[in-house]
Amino acid sequence: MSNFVNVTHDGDVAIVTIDNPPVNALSFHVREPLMQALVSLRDDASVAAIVVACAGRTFVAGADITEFGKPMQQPELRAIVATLEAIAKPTVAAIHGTALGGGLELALGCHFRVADAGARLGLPEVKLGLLPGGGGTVRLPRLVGAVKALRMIVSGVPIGADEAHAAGLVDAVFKGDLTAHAVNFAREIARKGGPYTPVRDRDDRLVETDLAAFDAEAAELARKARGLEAPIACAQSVRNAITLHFDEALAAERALFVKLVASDQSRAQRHLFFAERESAKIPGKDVVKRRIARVGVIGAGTMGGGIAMAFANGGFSVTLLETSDEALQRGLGIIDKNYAVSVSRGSLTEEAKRQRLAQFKGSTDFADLADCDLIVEAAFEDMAVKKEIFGKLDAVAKPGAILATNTSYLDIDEIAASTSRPQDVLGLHFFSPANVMKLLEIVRADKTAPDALATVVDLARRIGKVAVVVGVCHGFVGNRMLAARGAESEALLLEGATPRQIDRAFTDFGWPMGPFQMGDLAGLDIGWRNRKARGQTAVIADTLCEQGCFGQKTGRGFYRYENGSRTPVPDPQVEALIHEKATEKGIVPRAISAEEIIERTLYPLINEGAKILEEGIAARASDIDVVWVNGYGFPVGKGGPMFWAGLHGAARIIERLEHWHQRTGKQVFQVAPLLRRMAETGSWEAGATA
Ligand code: T1G
Repeated sequence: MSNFVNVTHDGDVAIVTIDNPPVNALSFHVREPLMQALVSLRDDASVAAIVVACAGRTFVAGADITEFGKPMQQPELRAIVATLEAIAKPTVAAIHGTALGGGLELALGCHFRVADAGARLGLPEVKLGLLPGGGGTVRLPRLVGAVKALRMIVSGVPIGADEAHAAGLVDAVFKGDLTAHAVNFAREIARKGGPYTPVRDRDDRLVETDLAAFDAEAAELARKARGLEAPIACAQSVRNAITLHFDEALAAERALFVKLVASDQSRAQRHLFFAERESAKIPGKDVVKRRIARVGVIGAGTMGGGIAMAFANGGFSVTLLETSDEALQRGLGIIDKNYAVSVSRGSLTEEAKRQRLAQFKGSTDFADLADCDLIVEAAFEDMAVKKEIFGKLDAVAKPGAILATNTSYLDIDEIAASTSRPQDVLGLHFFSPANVMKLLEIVRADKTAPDALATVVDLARRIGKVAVVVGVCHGFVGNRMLAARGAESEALLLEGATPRQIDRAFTDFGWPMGPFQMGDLAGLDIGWRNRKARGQTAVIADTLCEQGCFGQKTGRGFYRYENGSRTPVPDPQVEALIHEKATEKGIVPRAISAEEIIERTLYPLINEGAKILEEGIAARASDIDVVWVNGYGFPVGKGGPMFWAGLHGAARIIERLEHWHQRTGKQVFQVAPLLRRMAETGSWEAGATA
């Protein structure tokens, strides 16, 4: 046998163990010996039953994603599953950890599946822009029913062992030695005698399907797909399982898979899968990390409360500090209410809510931060305030405590210099709501110690965040590029584009919403305060703010929100204001195309990303993609701004940037040298050659 697939025997039960660290992906070097083992055991009369198991921390996590886009080497997964399914003697999959994608499809080729109590099972291919290509869309409905299968496959969200057992996906759930349980289960099945019905022949769960109800649910899921092809294909393939014969449905699944795997959307989503893992790989990541048990959070406002929840949700004890008891109680009250909402939605039990709240300790005394291993400052966005706080922290925090600021823009080197321990200072830039948004920009200051950085990068995973390490500059990576994206927004308004037209150009591109709707949602007063602090103006937004029109929270912003509705309605008064300001500036409005809107917003965003790479503020172009997909809703089917620039064509972007630079003279259109090199080489790597 190979060292990726081992066969052992427990009496007349054979155990096939896949051993391909770290996640037992079904790489070619696994598939070949696996097929050989199954054929050999099929034909071995001394073997009464077969258990398929995995070594290491998990059952098979899927096909090997790195093999996509390359010539497929035989045997393919489909052939292995078909061979497994045709074996007359009982076959049992022993699932621990996660059985995902091709891993669950392999298990579906067995007559039976048993799972460890902590196991999770799912078909997440849709997150890679794919659909299950190893028979999952045709076999899963036969075990759990078409609607449950539709929901699992289109969402890509795995389910736990008990839910899988209740749904009919697994036949038993065990605690303890799973392989031993699986062997006993298989031996008992063999003793009772067959025949054993393969999943492909089990139609009982399918015949009960209400096709009209299925189609209604599929149509709703399609509506939410927002331009992504994979969810639509997943639903179609599950529907084929209901309406077509097994082999026809299997062939149709294959055709859909072949189309998707070659698509730009799937290439983009596979790019993001690996990019999110690369971003956590930093120089010195293997240094000894500091121990973090208790986390202090300064400020119980929107950001501070969300950050405190993020750490509590990750299992940490949290000391929440405020300036007054009244502010503290208000903050704790919001946290309690947020957990109560989760309980009402069924995503949290009352017991879990109680446990989470028990992890919080409130205080108004800095001295109570003395036992914290990490302290995150989330106070008012003002340098003087932050310097005062870090000066106090320097006096009370224990040696080796990591001192982090959640600032969105301010210079962290300057904040670090207000302490005697700059090596312990760094930025943890959370995105609001901090307990929900996955992105965490970790800002490496000039003197930040490598072990402090590695500690918080590791911590990010523990609290379910996607970490990107960035350098110090105004706005770091995300907000600096956001400023470039918004630099022309007001000019576009004054020249004739309405807020609705600009927002529509964004949503047609795939953004969840456009900049004006987003501004109304977040509150126009936030940007207004930032602009005043920096001596900047935005004539339309400033005027709206001076009129008290902050967006949804006041019922009026760039749009109207009537009767407490969150639905934006174009506001004639805003359009009159725009017209008035344009006239004052002598601007004659003209028709503006969606293409021009994209050229004057998205292209400067990409150009600024190139400048950020040139300056070393981001280590990789893929890190920038991770920031924008996880922090700002960049459409996953386009892979992030830097990946999309490659798809769209850097030369085309340069040509239009030069056009707008010539027409406006604005620095935001000044083409970055790295963007020019990318157009020549096709790579964002500084050292790439054509
Ligand atoms: N293929 C190749 N490499 C993979 C991989 C995979 N399927 N899954 C993980 N890795 C690498 C990953 O890049 C990282 O590498 C290391 O393993 C640890 O991963 C035909 C078409 C299983 C929940 O989508 O969700 O089957 O950075 O950091 O946090 O129908 O990995 O160490 O060099 O994520 O403990 C479907 C993808 C594939 C599951 C573990 N399966 N994986 O999470 O570790 S398509 C998936 C995950 C398919 C069939 C279809 C997670 C995990 P490195 P990690 P983790």
